[in-house]
Amino acid sequence: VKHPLMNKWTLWYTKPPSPNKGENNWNDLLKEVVTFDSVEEFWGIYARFSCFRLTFANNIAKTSELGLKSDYHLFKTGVRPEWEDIQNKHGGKWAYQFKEKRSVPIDDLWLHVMLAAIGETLESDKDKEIMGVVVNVRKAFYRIGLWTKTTGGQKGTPKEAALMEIGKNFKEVLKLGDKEVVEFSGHTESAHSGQSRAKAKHVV
Ligand code: M7G
Repeated sequence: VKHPLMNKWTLWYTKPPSPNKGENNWNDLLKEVVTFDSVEEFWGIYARFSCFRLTFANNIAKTSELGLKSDYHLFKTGVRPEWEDIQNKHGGKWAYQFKEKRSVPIDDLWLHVMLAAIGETLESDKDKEIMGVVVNVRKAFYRIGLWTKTTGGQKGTPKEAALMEIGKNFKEVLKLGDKEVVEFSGHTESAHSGQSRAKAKHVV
């Protein structure tokens, strides 16, 4: 018996650029790994994350075992994990950078973020904001992000309230305290500034 998920999900992987190759642009590095739509398939795939060695066919390893500049992206199937995707281009992301790389339990956090995404516990049924979740492995930090379809619209609207609620739920899954700040930034700003850390539009 398979327990169906509310949505079908696709895992993507960004491999680190290779030092001696010219073909290191974003599109060459982004690889689709696997698609699933049941709880059982998810755990089957997750078991493969626990292998230290990368498997031959798919680059599946624990986040903590990935090289610098790697990413995992878990997105609703049909949405590419890119700003340019039609479902992302008017959206943005909630994100937090864990700077204590050695002490943060990044594999547990990423598992809980994936479970919250596929279990649809981060937003209410009526809101269809969440596109996917991302973990970035960088020299100075791990970043976990949650991508949304919009940037929340006008201040004081239900749309904005829904986005703030998602941010709060996300912060809870990341087990962050009151002193920590999770920031929301629009993808347009990220794309234009050429870096992902655009000025925060919202904070929780
Ligand atoms: P990042 O991985 O979001 O954060 O962006 P980082 O600055 O902490 O590493 C790194 C770089 O990857 C960007 O400057 C872009 O060159 C490229 N990149 C990242 N994303 C998410 C996209 C995207 O959605 N589309 C394109 N075209 N490039 C991207």
